[in-house]
Amino acid sequence: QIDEAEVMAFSVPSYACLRRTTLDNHNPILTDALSLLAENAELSDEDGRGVAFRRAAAVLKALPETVTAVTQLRGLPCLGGHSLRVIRDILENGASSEVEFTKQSERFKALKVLTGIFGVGAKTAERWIRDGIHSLHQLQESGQTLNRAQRAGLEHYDDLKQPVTKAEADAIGEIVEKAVVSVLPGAQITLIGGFRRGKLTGHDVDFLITHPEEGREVGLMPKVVSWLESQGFLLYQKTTRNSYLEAKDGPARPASNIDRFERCFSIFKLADEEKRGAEETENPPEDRCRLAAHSQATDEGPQPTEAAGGPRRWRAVRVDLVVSPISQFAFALLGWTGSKLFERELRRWAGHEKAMSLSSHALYDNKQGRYLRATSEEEIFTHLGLEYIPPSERNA
Ligand code: 8DG
Ligand code: MN
Ligand code: MN
Repeated sequence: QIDEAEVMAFSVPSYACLRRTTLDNHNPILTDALSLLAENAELSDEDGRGVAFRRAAAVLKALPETVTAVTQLRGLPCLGGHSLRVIRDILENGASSEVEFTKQSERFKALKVLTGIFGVGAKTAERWIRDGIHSLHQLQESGQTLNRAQRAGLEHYDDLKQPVTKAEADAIGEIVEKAVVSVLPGAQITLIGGFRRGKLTGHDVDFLITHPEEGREVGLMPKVVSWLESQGFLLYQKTTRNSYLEAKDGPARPASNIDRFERCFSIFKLADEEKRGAEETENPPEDRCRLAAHSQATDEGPQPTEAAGGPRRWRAVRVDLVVSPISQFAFALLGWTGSKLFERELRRWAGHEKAMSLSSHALYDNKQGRYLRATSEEEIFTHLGLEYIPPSERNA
């Protein structure tokens, strides 16, 4: 007799924004494999294939149990022939030959290392690889001209590779809060990105800044950045101005995910915990973590130089700051909380199923020919005819 659970097929809606995806993934081996193929496709300028693999991985992330047989996947959306082949390979042979081949390939390894440098995208990495550059060492020897972001990225490579913890995110939050309130009392900051979704680590920390009085936020970013700089908190920053004008380019470029808020890409200098913890001890414990981390460092990375005074007591952390007017706050909050796939699916749902255009600034109803206002994420979900999904269940 066949165990009923074994033939039971799962049922999952095809839009990720119709599903609840927590961080409790029951199929990490399968989703890691598909995510790796997605990443390889994205790094190879094959965005269509990348999205297909991301969607397939996201469907598996939403399953309530570990998949043990391909028959359980019957009827599930977003699983194309290619993804199913990869899944079958893993379930039946313990590994996917395509994934293993990709992981080992010199090209993929080089793309990973080079795009792992802050400020380096797939295009630049591709060009360097064509010039025979596959490692950080080769890059440094090559005499390639690097822009300011890339120089900072290379200089802080080891630090930026280390995942940011929630404790570090909170410490940065306190600094940003202090900066924001010093230059504009009453301004508010909100943790966005992966940490808002409940992730315990991230590749950066993302904050959204606003002020309850419309217009008071104008010009805020340069002031915040100056404050942070004067206090020695910034190792790098690049600020871009707000260029969004509703009347002018509102519905014109509706579904664009390139938004036009005042933004700042930065690298923070964050003091080590014992230093942040301040007065509690005069003789902070030895810098074990940092020494341990360095002993594992590869020989290709630039070694952080330690001043004559001993080991350094800080690390570099990537931080993204976004300023939004209060009238757009709910859209910005929804648009910057992620995950990236969840956002993409929300916009696809809006466009294809509701004839609406969703961005991080606004929601436009194409049939009514007008913007739909919202002061909370819940209202936006309602406009879109969707059940509200809280941030912790947007981990598609
Ligand atoms: P991680 O840092 O922990 O790795 O994950 P994350 O926090 O989810 O990723 P992220 O790369 O920091 O991105 C956070 C969110 O911000 C995500 O939903 C995508 C979104 N986002 C960008 N760039 C832009 C942009 O230019 N416009 C808009 N609207 N959203 C963006 O990363
Ligand atoms: Mn992030
Ligand atoms: Mn970010």
